[in-house]
Amino acid sequence: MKSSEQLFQEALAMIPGGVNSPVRAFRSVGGIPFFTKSANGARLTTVDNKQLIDFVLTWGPAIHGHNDPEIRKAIQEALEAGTSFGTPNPLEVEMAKLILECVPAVKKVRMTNSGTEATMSAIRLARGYTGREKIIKFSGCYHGHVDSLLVKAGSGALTQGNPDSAGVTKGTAADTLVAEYNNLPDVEKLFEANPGAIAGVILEPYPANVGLILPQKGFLEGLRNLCTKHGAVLIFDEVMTGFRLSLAGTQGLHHVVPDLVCLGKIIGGGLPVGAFGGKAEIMDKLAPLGPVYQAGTLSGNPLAMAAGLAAVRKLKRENPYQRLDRLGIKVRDTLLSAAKAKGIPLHVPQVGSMFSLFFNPEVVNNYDQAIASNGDLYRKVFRYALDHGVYLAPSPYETAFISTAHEGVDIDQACATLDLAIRSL
Ligand code: KE4
Repeated sequence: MKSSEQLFQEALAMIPGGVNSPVRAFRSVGGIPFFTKSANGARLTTVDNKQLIDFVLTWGPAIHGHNDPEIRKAIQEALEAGTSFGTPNPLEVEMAKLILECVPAVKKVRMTNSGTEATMSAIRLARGYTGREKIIKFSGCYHGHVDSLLVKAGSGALTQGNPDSAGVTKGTAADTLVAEYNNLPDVEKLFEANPGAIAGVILEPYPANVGLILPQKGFLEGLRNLCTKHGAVLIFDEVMTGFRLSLAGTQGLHHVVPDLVCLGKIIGGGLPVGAFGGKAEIMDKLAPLGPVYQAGTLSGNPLAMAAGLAAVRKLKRENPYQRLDRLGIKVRDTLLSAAKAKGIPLHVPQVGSMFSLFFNPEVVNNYDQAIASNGDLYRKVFRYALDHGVYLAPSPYETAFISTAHEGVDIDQACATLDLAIRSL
């Protein structure tokens, strides 16, 4: 089999940057990306026959670890009946039922093929429902590559240094207002300056595309009150956190109820998927019932539904969230104690099976503090870890994920390596 180096050279000649998604290109951590041959449990096997304990988990979906036997079996069974029908199929009804059962804010739901489609559709729906044009987002939040949300965006946009992407017209960007996360007065000012013009507020309730940032006390409640007061739609983008932090996503950790919720990743069990849902009176504005058009050839695809149903049903059955939180705390404490021993300022936000590393003496509460953190130290830790068999996100503006498959030998081995990675600084 060709090496990662050989494959990357070939890819570069045919695929922009050699990758089908920019953050995979290792541009912010240096070196060339490895190519994966297979994945099982907590580990990736590269084409160079290196084994890596994986904390990226295909950017979130693999909460049970890679190649989970129940998910694989569900896909194989669905495959016997064909791959796509272009008509309604029973699995879509089961998926809708499961999402409504698990996420209280969702009274009606529509499937899409990616998180980007979910957020793009949610903001169009908010505009169609309210008849207003402006949307508030938060600097550093990433909602996929939607034109109107690629403004001060996080994840790959920030990693590549273009949080305001080329190709997004001034007209489009003009309807996107940007506030600072954890800063309610900033949001109030935008509502006061744009009376009756704001269709919705979209945010990752726990931003995880600028590293991981946690909401300060009262912030989410304050957003809920402002949206209710001004008649704007409150949209929680839980593409990453949905089913990751609880069966109801972040909504299992606080009491704030959004008007719309965007989902993805875990509900596809590793196959292409997205979804958006919420209040019936809003969702019923969607075609074919209402005037807001939204569609997708492969939306509700039976293979993706089968994989997602298996993944979510396993979460319902096992309810692994406390186990995952214990693993997250173990990694967090390992990193913090090593940094303390070295006298290096390190902040490790962690919630459940999500954590990130900010080399920063302060607690990071917003975008400006996140980007002021020491990226060079992150890159050194990334490189040391990778050279010693542990794969962290190839950017400081991402979040690490842990799966139930990490429990036991893999988490112990990874913690030993991460401890040495910090001590090697
Ligand atoms: P997709 O279109 O990539 O399925 O989802 C977009 C999206 C929407 N909302 C949130 C909160 C997200 O995190 C994402 C995508 N996440 C990134 C990783 N931070 C995907 C990785 C990539 O871009 O390759």
